[in-house]
Amino acid sequence: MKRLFTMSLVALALVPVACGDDDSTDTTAAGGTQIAATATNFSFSPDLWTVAAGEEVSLTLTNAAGEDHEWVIMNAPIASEAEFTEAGVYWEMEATAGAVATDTFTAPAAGTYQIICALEGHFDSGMEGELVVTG
Ligand SMILES: [Cu+2]
Repeated sequence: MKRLFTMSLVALALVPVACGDDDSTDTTAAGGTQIAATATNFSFSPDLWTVAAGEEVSLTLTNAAGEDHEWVIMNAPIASEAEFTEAGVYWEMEATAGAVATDTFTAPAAGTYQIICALEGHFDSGMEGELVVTG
């Protein structure tokens, strides 16, 4: 929050320099990006999210199921659970059964990233999505 507040001050300070132009980019930077996902047995809804590279992204993960689920950004896609390693994880969060969790990550470099639930058997059962990061 402290960092976002600082950015807001910078944005305000730049307004007179920009002759009062309303720059929507500043508004986005100050407010961050919010995305949401609902996890069930065994899928994400939605299963496609788009964010901007380097943006602070707040994810609200709603677990509508009776068992725990994760939302994991993979550095490189895997074809099956057997290929999963912790080293291949860019960022991850978990929502326990029936819970709503929120956490924040910095969007990686532009590209398309595989989203999975890394709990045993879940990815192989179809818990997969796609995070598109624009440049
Ligand atoms: Cu899961």
